[in-house]
Amino acid sequence: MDLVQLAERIADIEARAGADLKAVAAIDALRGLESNVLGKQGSLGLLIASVKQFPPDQRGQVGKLLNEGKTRIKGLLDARMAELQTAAHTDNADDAAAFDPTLPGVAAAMGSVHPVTAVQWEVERLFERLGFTVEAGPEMETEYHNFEALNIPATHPARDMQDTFWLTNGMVLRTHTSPVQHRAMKKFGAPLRVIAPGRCFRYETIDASHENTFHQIEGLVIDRDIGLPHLIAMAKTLLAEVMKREVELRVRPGYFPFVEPGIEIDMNCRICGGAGCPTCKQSGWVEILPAGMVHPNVLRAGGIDPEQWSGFAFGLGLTRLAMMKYGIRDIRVLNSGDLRPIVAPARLGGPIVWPE
Ligand code: FA5
Repeated sequence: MDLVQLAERIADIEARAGADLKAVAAIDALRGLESNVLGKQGSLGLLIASVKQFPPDQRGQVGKLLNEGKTRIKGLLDARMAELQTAAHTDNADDAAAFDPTLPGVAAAMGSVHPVTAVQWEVERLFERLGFTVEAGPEMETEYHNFEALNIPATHPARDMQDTFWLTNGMVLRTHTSPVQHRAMKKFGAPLRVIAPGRCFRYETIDASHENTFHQIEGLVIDRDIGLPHLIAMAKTLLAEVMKREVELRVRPGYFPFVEPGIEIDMNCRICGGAGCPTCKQSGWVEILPAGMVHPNVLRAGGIDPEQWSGFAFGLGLTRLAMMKYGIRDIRVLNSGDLRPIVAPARLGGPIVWPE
């Protein structure tokens, strides 16, 4: 190659780079083109490396031609880079101008309150208005609190009424919230108005209305001259408030060692309207609020004189009440991790039966 041919090759590379530049629309592509031309392995880069092939007396001339070519091509590339950078900046500016801060934002995916929690809060507010204290008790209980303090000694057949999870440390997972009765009597003495919501555990066969983990709300009132009519009136008010309408109740005798007399308060099944369905075991009624007058032995164990004080207690089936309120026909869905919110449809009224 002589000097003339070299000049032609440089002009060729410059012309091709100029043509390629027109097709380049992105900064990254431009950088790629620069490397293909000016990089060590690029078309001009390789030509620069071949400078040693020329006789020493021509090398000055060769170097000059190559450097001038390189400067011109670099100039073309830089000019295009400036154009592309300006365009990118203007696009961003257009985006900023198009942004309307008054438009509603993109809604974030929100969680919702669990139906049992929602009803628990509602019941708590209701009882707080009536002057009750809200207490909590431990889920891992002593045998004494879960049974003995409630007039259920070790040999009592009533221990079999509730299938118990016994722990290796000799304690139990509480089978009901009733142990909080004893704790509250010891803590506050008489007179007393307390409710105690919480989780309970039973070694049960699970079906549409039985879970091994479910919620109750214990209620306890101790005062002078308290009787069953107070209890039944309170149950009516409570259930009507939560269901937002008059509720048909059925009261029948019930046996619990810690009350005397004991009653069972059932409510009309909202899933089937009383016609009978798997949720109410075809009876049309749901066991919701067993209760009774506190047994003298339980008052005594709590340090309260049964000659002076009387009281009633109840164990509201909170999970079942949530099912009735929201039309949930299978209890298993409540512990299933199903995240669909059901509060909104229920608020709109109408019998929703869920899950489909
Ligand atoms: C009791 O647990 C008594 N401690 C209630 C009580 C308290 C009576 C104070 C008298 C005085 P029972 O086992 O029936 O009672 O349970 C009470 C309520 O909890 C039931 O009516 C029902 O609504 C709910 N319940 C019981 N077992 C389950 C279960 N496996 N799954 C879901 N809810 C249940």
